[in-house]
Amino acid sequence: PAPRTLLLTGAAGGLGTLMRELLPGVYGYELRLFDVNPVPGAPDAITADLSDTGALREAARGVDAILHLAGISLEAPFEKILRANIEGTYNLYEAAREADVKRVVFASSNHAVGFTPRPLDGDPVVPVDTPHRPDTFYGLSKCFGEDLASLYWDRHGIETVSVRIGSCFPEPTTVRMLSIWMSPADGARLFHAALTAENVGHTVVYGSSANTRLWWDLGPARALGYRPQDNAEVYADKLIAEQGELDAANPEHAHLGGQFCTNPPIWPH
Ligand code: NAI
Ligand code: 15L
Repeated sequence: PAPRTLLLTGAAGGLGTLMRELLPGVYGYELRLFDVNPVPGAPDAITADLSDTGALREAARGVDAILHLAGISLEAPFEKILRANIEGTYNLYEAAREADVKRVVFASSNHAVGFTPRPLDGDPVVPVDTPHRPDTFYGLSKCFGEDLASLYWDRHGIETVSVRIGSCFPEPTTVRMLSIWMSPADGARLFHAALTAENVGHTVVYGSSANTRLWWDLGPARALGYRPQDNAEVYADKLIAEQGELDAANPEHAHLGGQFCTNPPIWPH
């Protein structure tokens, strides 16, 4: 049966806030919320760190599936990434195993493959089985998460869809995002497909809208039943007028990971 109750980690974050609205509103999920920060307007949310294994185990008990968004979402010193993203994701999978939760959707990132050259005009799009080429410790933690998901499928029968999210924000704000933007509504469509598709084992997909300037293959996401409805191209005239076209000779524009390859934005905490 399709999952109804969902543990949403990272519920206080940007994506968590968008999904808290869309997943119950559009698809009828019942959410249990988890974040180290309080979730505004949600007194029942569990306020705990991913290092709190007791709280995580309690949070996972009785849910049908987990959407794992919690973690550091930019670059940070290795020790912080280790705790939140590497050990934190391990703790999450251990909680899933102990609570017998059989489906996880993991928020991976384009930065797991960020040093992959971005396709130029006429080049093929990047396939999902391109080798890991992390652009930061952050991206490295997403490579770890994908491999952890693979291990828990093979060893424990827990299925995961790892979604290498492009940029999921209300609107694209850079020319790079014309290629990798995922509208929040398409994000909810993709997460719903990832939660409900059958026999996914461990599947890796890219997460974006049906963008005209797409850099990667959306086929694996479509195979889950995902049908994107949005296209960042409607923002192209405005963004290109403001910022100009991408320049392949500029190292910041040369790889999927963009600025993460040259001057990564640092997690503020
Ligand atoms: P965000 O930084 O706004 O939210 C992350 C949330 O995780 C925060 O509310 C934070 O309090 C929580 N968190 C961090 N460390 C924690 C810990 N140790 N224990 C419990 N909670 C913790 O990030 P955003 O944009 O909402 O992203 C959500 C997820 O999706 C992240 O895993 C991020 O890496 C991934 N992602 C997001 C993309 C995007 O475009 N928004 C692109 C690619 C990946
Ligand atoms: C990510 O992985 C980040 O979490 C998000 O904040 C954006 O920077 C996004 O990648 C991106 O590449 O634009």
